[in-house]
Amino acid sequence: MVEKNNYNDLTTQSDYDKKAAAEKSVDFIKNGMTIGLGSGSTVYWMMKKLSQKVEQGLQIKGIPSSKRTENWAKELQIPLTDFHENLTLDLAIDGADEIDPDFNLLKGGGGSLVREKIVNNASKEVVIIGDKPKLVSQLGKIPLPVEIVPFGWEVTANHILSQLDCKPVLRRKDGDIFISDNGNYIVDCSFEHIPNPKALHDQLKSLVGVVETGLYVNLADTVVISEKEHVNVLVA
Ligand code: ABF
Repeated sequence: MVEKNNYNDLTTQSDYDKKAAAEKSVDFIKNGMTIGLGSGSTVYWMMKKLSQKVEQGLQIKGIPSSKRTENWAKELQIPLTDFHENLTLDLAIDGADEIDPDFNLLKGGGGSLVREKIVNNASKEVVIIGDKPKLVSQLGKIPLPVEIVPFGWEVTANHILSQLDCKPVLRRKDGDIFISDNGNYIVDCSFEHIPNPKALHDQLKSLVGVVETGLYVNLADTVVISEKEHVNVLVA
């Protein structure tokens, strides 16, 4: 996933489609709700629309799933809360890198997979937003992000290589090792095909040093997808 620098840019059809799906998802937000705010460029457009509704009087509170999302929420004047005040959220809206026909997700291209999973998992309802290319027949074309503890990361990566037959690549940003919001490293693992996301997730999680994987099984209730700005709401 190529990260955008300017999230306000609308240059490609994909940008317009992400914006259309994101704006539609705001219909799911009702007065008084606590909302999980996902991460990524599609979520940015959802937050822009949500901020207009807040300005018009909609009362909600959000829990951000990344430091970048938290900064956007502050800029857009979306009120925030935290898990200290709310153990359960009403709704989470998030993006994804890949979505399979059973609504299993591959996430974490932006590096926020742990917080996103905590936020989504704490939510009564999860809506995933994106453009049509996110819908795939099977997960795995995009390398799977796996967050690992920095201490002994070479050992953890070697276990992933020897036990799961994938060469993990340590994620870097601008030449430096990428550090997640939780202070961990991310390795991107190319599997090409992930026929059984739950089994692969369980195998990875059983390795010492693995914090979380970007595979999300049984989390999404609804997927909002746009193609040429025509929006489809798909229900599990
Ligand atoms: C996050 O945003 C990630 O899990 C996923 O990697 C990404 C999707 O990005 P975008 O909306 O920019 O396509 O939800």
